[in-house]
Amino acid sequence: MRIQPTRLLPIIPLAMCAASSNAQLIETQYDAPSLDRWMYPFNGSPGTRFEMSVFGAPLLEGFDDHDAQVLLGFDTSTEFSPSLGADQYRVHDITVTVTVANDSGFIYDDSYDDYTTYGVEGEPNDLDPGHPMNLFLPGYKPGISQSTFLENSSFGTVPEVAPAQGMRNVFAAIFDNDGFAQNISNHVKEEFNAVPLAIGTTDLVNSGDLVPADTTFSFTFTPCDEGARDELARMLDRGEIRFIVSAMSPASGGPGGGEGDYPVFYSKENPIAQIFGYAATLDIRARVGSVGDYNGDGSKNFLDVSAFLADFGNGDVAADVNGDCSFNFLDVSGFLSEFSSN
Ligand SMILES: [Ca+2]
Ligand SMILES: [Ca+2]
Ligand SMILES: [Ca+2]
Ligand SMILES: [Ca+2]
Repeated sequence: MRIQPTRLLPIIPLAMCAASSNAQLIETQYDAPSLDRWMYPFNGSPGTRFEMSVFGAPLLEGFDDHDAQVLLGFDTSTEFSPSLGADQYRVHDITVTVTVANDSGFIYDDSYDDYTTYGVEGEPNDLDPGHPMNLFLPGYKPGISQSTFLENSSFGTVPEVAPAQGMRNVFAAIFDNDGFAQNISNHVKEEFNAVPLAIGTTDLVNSGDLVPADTTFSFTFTPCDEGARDELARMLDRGEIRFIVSAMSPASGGPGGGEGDYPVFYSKENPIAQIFGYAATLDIRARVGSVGDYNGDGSKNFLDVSAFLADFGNGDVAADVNGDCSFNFLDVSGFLSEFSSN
């Protein structure tokens, strides 16, 4: 049905007003997290340690396979207006970095290790040396949430299997399309592949070589997966984006002590990190508000159509309107729908 011309008059100014207050494509960097927390059951100084390690205890009863994890949080509330509703945020590109504090302490592995390589069916049969660093989104136990779990909050509750298995309040998770966070901390024991959003990579070390201190690793990804994309949007709506870093490198000295073969990262509290910029960082490009005002100048006109079509033609993920990492008519119709709506 065609809209009568007389009805257009009150609609257009409303659309322009809404666009000018909200719609924009924002690209920004955070040089340090607002929260970093070593997520290990026997961490005696939660939130304030100078170093945070990640290691695994695959198939060890009483310990999560992803035994020591790191929780990172970045306060986005200044750059990305929060509380507009999760459907008002589209995350296009993310790069998280962490910098290694230990020297020659572990071997760089730049590819995913299948869960069977950890010895589920016998001896470990990992074909490439070392284990990769993984980036996940955090999930929370019932009764715990992003707003209630802070940098110094309690690690967990009564363990499912003593001394500490299954007790963490915050865990590395994979989100399904309904927003359910599956805890992947024991994916080797439970025999499934937990593929992370990204694996940590560096150009300064060859895969298979020992990693020198002060090497920075980058986790770069576009959230093609609907579950991850939606949770990232919900986190921008909450005003803070969080991640979990893990690695399945074994703690060879046994849990809680001894020399291990695993990565250790600088925390934001570390004085060296503060001087040299070794705290974790986040680069993010995301759209807030309607994609119809594509260039974010507060009005919808032919400039938005031409800017969208240029990005669409170039395969820029900013024009991937439905966020599924492919470019087709669904993105064009999605753009036109928001362009023509108020
Ligand atoms: Ca901290
Ligand atoms: Ca490996
Ligand atoms: Ca515009
Ligand atoms: Ca698409």
